[in-house]
Amino acid sequence: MRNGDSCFGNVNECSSNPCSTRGHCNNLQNAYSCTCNPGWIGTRCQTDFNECSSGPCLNGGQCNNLQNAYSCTCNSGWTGTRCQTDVNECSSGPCLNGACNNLQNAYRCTCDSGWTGTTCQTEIDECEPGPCRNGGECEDKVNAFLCDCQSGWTGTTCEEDVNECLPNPCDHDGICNNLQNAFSCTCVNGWTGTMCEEGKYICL
Ligand SMILES: [Ca+2]
Ligand SMILES: [Ca+2]
Ligand SMILES: [Ca+2]
Ligand SMILES: [Ca+2]
Repeated sequence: MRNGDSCFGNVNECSSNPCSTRGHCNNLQNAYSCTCNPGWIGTRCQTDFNECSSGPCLNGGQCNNLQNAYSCTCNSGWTGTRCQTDVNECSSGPCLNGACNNLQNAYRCTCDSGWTGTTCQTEIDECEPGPCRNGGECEDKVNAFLCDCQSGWTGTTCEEDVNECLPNPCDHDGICNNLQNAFSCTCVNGWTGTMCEEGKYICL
């Protein structure tokens, strides 16, 4: 009976390497157990542990089960190892003439006065639609316009008639009439001429 080591000696159940390289084998009495390396589970450490099972990726990120690790493939607009960080779409300074608002996977520009467009790239033409009246020419400025008025007109939009009677150009108490880019004088008795500057002869 006792003619072989296996009958009374301690057989090493680990000699067949049952835990592979994925764990440490413990030689027991008529048995073995495996102490698995990180990332492996099962009696023979044969199963890859799914590190995605706890759902580590946030905000809809896709989890990738790796060897003793995981990685996250984030949805657009999210970053970080667990997709926990909102991407700041304003960091590249996309708003050319305005303030940037960081949104979910987007940004929005609040343009300075006088600017428009998605990135505030377009200067508004304040000369549209023609603010200058009475034939005035419009010059576009940033958030403003300038009217170059025709003679006889004044005001921001050339809306105001210039009063050519101020100061009164009529001599000798003549009454001035304010006209379009002109004036006329109504002279009192004894005076004539455009500005009542000539005395009338009284013939006897
Ligand atoms: Ca794994
Ligand atoms: Ca964002
Ligand atoms: Ca403008
Ligand atoms: Ca006038």
